[in-house]
Amino acid sequence: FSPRYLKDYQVPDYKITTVNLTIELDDTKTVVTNVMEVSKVGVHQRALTLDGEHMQLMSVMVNKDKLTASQYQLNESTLTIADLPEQFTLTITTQINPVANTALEGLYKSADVYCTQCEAEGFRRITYFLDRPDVMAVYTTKIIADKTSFPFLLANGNKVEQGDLSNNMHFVTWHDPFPKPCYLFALVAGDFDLLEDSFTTKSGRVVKLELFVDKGNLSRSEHAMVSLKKSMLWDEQQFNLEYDLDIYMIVAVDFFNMGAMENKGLNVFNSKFVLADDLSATDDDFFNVEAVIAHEYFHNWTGNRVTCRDWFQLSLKEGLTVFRDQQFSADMHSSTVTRIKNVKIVRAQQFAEDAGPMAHPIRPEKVMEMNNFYTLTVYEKGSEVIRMMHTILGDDAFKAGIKLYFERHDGQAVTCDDFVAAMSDASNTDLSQFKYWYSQSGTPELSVSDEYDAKSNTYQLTIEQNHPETHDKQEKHNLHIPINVELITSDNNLNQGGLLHSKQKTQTWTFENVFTKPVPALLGNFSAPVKLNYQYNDQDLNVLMVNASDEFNRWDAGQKLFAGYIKQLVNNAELELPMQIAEALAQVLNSDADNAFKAEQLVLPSFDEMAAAIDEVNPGALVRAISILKRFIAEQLQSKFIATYQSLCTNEFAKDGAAIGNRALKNVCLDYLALLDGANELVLNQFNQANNMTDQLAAIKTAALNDLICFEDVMVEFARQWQGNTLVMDKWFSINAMHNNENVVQRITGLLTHPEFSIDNPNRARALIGAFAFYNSHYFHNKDASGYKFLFEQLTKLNAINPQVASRLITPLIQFKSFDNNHQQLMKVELEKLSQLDNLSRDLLEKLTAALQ
Ligand code: B3K
Ligand code: ZN
Repeated sequence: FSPRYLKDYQVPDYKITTVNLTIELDDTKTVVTNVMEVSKVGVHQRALTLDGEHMQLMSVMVNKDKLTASQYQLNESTLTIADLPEQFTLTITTQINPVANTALEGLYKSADVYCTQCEAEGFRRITYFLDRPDVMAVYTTKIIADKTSFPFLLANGNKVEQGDLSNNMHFVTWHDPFPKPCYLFALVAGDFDLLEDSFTTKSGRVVKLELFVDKGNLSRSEHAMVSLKKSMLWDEQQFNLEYDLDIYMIVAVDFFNMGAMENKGLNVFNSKFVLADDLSATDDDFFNVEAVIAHEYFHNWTGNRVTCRDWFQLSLKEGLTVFRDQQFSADMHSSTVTRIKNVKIVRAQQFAEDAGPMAHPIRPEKVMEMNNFYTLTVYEKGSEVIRMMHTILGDDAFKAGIKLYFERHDGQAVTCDDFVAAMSDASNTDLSQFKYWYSQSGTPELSVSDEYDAKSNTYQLTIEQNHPETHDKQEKHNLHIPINVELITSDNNLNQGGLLHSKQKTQTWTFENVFTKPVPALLGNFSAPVKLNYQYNDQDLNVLMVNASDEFNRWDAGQKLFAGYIKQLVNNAELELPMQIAEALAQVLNSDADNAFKAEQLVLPSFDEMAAAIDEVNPGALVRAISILKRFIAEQLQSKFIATYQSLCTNEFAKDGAAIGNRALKNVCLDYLALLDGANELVLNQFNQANNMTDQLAAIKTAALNDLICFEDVMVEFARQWQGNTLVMDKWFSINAMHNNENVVQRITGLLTHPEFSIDNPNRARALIGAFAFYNSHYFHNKDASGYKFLFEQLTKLNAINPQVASRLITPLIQFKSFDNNHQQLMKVELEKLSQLDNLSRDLLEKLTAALQ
């Protein structure tokens, strides 16, 4: 297990131009015959070394000659063949065991479905290959399986042949004309219900759309289909990008390590991001299905048509595609609320990653296990970096850059430098300093000070960049940071501000004709992924909450006001809270903003957001601080919350933006009211009346978080109602894990043997174990270390079953540096124990090594 480095990149010695696969599916003995056209790149005598793991090699043929074992070298992870001609046909036969594949990489069985997951390096578990994204080939795939159990045999591209064979077997052959890296290969075999539709592209081509779901789930797949069509239209309208094959297929499976996968023409999805209906899905579920469908669809251009040269360039496709899906969601829904959701993730989770042992730039330089780098940094911060280019260049120049990028690189495997070059050339903008965003890890901090001169009517802003040391001890540069500034006055008649480009350690900007001292709204719309320090007083923030012209800035000012008091309450729980806080929120409730936005304005910063902003957090004190502030607000605004709550209760169920906003606001009111007398009755009543999952779930969650008397009863009733619906039962498992009660570890330990729980299924593992570790901040960090020990035990099991899932769930433990010394020591004990495991996976090893060094 040794790391690889970006600086060591070399072009491959061989290229593989066509791949002809024949796959005879069998539970334990699947046979894969792989016929490749291979040729040398340049003139050389070097051997060909192919990647391969977890398979049995049956035979190797070069042209017509079958090689004997002495003619190649085989070890755990490679097959090496020397003395090869310039160009040849290489035929390799391997045998694999899909049922034994619990890691869910390569070919595996999910319930009764065979499916594949090849990104990042899973294709090497199917056949020996140059498993790297810069080797692009045209694939033809013939699948053979039993006709009764597997009536649908799917692979990338277009169907070219099908037929029956003896013994009730049948075959289908697929051909994908677009050269692609092997990580985009996919195969699915199973029995499904099929939802069919079509989309006519703007040039008039009719594309068949097919969505495959488990039998009986057809009615839950419509939203995904509608979302797909919206995505296809949006990409044409916004970026002039049309779909290219004749068919686009999506398959939903129950066992999947992440959200979904953009395999060319054949997306494989976690069923969680396909299935949704009015009764069983929340408003957030509908939103997420649409966003993930869009994300994978957008990859067809940003990822598939133009792919990554090597895995260090992952953000080339992921940062860009996340930016595209975020823009899509912003266009489909409230753009402010969508932006707020994105920003919260960066501030809470990505900042924590930067502050932890796995800190890395959006283009990492060193990787041991590639699957460990599908991170918030590569994805979310990667998207922020693209967004900053969009902000600096403006929409038109940005789109010209995208156009140039495709003109130059369609069909190629390229680097982040290539992308930035296209952006820079198309817009005539110097992005050389900006490029440090790709190579520099960590969260920059801006210290802002200002001075107002009433005599000369000038206002000066001074901004200083700081780049705190990160775990990787990287040397830091000053960055090109776009800072959106709006100068606000209480009489609101100043229309000044704009985009400042901070490039040096310290810079000062002067504004003329400023006739009253303004309050600066800084970093509007979160124009850069940085932390900001400016001494606002409460009155300043109040001015911004009311007068900032941008809704995002108004929201952000409120968050700053809350965060300031939470920080003080951490150190002094007795602190007297001023009435202005409640008054500011009363104004919010009375305003004529839409309810979805009001709901966001009322939500306090989360534990994770606060933890990322405070040094040496005492988790108990932080949990308490947040709840003191919340109770204060609840008490002060009780009657307003009740009135608002009641005004939003309705027997009708609608799914338009207004109805979604109403539910959001209603449930925020419920969340506050849950701290006061009458909470139990209110929650029980909402649970009993609910005619949709958003309200039902909000009820049981409120009962759990506030440990209400009705908790046990509503949980029993919920489970009775939804047993057998695995996606809904995952919500139930999560709520159990979030129970704010000292017996929660006992509760979830018991649930490990619940008939609907299985640690082999990643969704289940994340729902129960993940929800506890990530969201039950109170009891995960319990002083007796019971939370840490519970996670240690589960990780020990998951390390052997599914290292990728284990590696995700270890996150809250390795980020121990955010916490006070007592907690750090307790967390480290569990990490040390894990590092002693004798079957430690590469995934966990990489993280533990970083954390414990
Ligand atoms: N590209 C995939 C993620 C693959 C993760 C491999 N461990 C999904 C996506 O980002 O669209
Ligand atoms: Zn992606």
